[in-house]
Order: sequence, then structure tokens, then C-alpha cells
Amino acid sequence: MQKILVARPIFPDVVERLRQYFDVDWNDGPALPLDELARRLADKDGALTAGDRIDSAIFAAAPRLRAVANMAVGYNNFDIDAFNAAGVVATNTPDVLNEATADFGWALMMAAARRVTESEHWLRAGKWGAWRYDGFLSADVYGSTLGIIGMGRIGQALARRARGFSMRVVYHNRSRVAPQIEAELGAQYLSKDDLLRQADHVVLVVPYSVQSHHTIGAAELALMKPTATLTNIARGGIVDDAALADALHERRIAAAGLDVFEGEPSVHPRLLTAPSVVLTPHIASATESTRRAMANLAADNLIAALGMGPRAGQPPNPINPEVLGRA
Ligand code: 8YV
Repeated sequence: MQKILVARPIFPDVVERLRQYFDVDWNDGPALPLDELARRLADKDGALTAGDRIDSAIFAAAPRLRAVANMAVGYNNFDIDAFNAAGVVATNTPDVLNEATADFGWALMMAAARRVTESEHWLRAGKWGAWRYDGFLSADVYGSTLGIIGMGRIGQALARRARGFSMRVVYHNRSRVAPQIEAELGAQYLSKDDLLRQADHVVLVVPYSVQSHHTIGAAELALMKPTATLTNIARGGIVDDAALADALHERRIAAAGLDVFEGEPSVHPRLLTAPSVVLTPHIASATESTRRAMANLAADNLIAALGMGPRAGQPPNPINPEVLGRA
């Protein structure tokens, strides 16, 4: 029987499914430090991970490894060149999380724009004396301009939601989406700088890479309207958190909604004390049904990539299909 490591706590019934095919070593505890992860992978044929760093050091320590399934759509924790060099199949879990993640991006954007958590903290602190005409004034969401940076599947799901709010939708992406998709979404392509100048609410949904590191830094924040909000549901590192904290403290932008952070689970201390910021612990995909779908899809990918089950040899979501061809 092939051996696999399930590197994180996941739904026990998904682990049971995997046990039908594999001898499973399950880390049902905190994330493994790198050396421990390498040690546990030394005799494994496959692994199911969620954000664990997998690179050439791991492959050097785990010569039998043939497939690693990430329970996430983002796979910046994988060094794909190293996967290709080692001939290891990498898979992810796209699509199943689009709607839940877009819902959450919407919730963060709305909460930041309408100062929901800021006013709640104030209420809880016993500061609510009387109604005031100027209490927690904010910019509008309905009828405003939504700027989406990253018009992939989740960005498109966000754009569809904007219709119900009569918003103008502008977007920036590495490449323009097809004209019929632009037309369906009613979305207008802009350069990043023009988007930042025009949008009332900017939402980030770009994958993390060396190229997208600090897509939003001090220079970009300086282009935004002082009444604008910034929401990050993409990855920590897409935003320069220190520069964002400065902009919020100096009220150069109105508010931010952040689900992801540079160096998470640590959060920049000046973000924790910034006014008008909504902070959540990387939960945009965390609905019961979506996380179940992600776990099952990661399992389907691993089972198939290791040549088992009804789709043996044909995992649904290979990131490096060229390796699959070689196996
Ligand atoms: C995951 C995510 O829950 O899919 C992604 O890329 O950011 C989240 O949905 C997280 O990455 C853990 O794997």
C-alpha cells in the first residue's frame, strides 16, 4: 500500500476516504515545522497539505514522493520549479471556493466601508451616549465604483455581486479578460494606477508571486481617494502591511478589510491599532460546505495522482500537467 501524509487537521471522514487507498500518517495537530515535515515525508508517496512549504529541501528528504495535493486554490507555498525538477505532481482546489470567498470579500468590503466593527467596538466600550447626525459617517457602497485587482474566477464572482449594488465595476488584471466576459460583467479594464485613482472600494484577488509582491505599497496607496477602502482576500504579501498601517493611521484612506497578512498568523502591530480596519484570520473560504468541498477535492486529486480510484492517473486539478504526462 502506498503511504501518504495528511499534513494538517481536516474532516475525519475525508481521512477515512483516504485510508481506503493508502496507509495514512495524519498530523491532526499544529502545522509541522519544516524539519519535522521533511522527516514525516521521508517514506511517503504522497501528501495532502494546506499552505505547508514544499520545495527542493523536502524533495531531497522525500525521494519516494510523487504527488502533493494542496487544500487551497493558491499554491504560492509550492515551489513549482522544484516539483517539476523532482517529477512530483502538484494539485490545488480551484472553483469550489469561488462563491464563498467572494461572499466573504463582499462582507469585508461592506464592513470596512460602513465602519461595522469600528462602531461595534465603540458601542462595546460603552461610548454610545446619544444618536448623532455625524456618528460614523462613511462613503456609500451602493452606486459607487468597485475596483477589482485580479479578474480570475473569484474576481468575476465579486463583479457579479456588484450588479445588485448598481456599482460601476473597473478591474485590472495581468491580461484583459475576453470581451464577452467584460460585457457580461459590465466591467471596464483600467491600468492599475487609473483603477486606484477612480475606485471607491478596491478589492484584491490576485495570486501571490514574486511579480505580485507588494502590488499595493506606499506609492499605490497614495493614488487612492481619501474616502476609499481596500480589501485583501488574496494573500499576505500582496499588500505592504506597514505602508497600509501608516495610510490608515494618517487617514490617507478611509478603511481596510483584511483576511490575509504578511507573516500571518502574526499581524503587523500597527494594523491592530489602526482606526477603521476589519481584521479576520484567513477565513474567506471557511463555510462548512466549501471547506468540505475543498478537502474532498484535494483527496480526489491525491487519489488520482497516485494512480488510484476512478480517475487513476487523471487528477482533476493538476498545476503541472507536464509532470503527469511524464509519470
Ligand atoms: C485556504 C486560501 O483555506 O484557497 C486558498 O488559496 O487562501 C484558503 O481558501 C488556505 O490557503 C489554507 O490552505
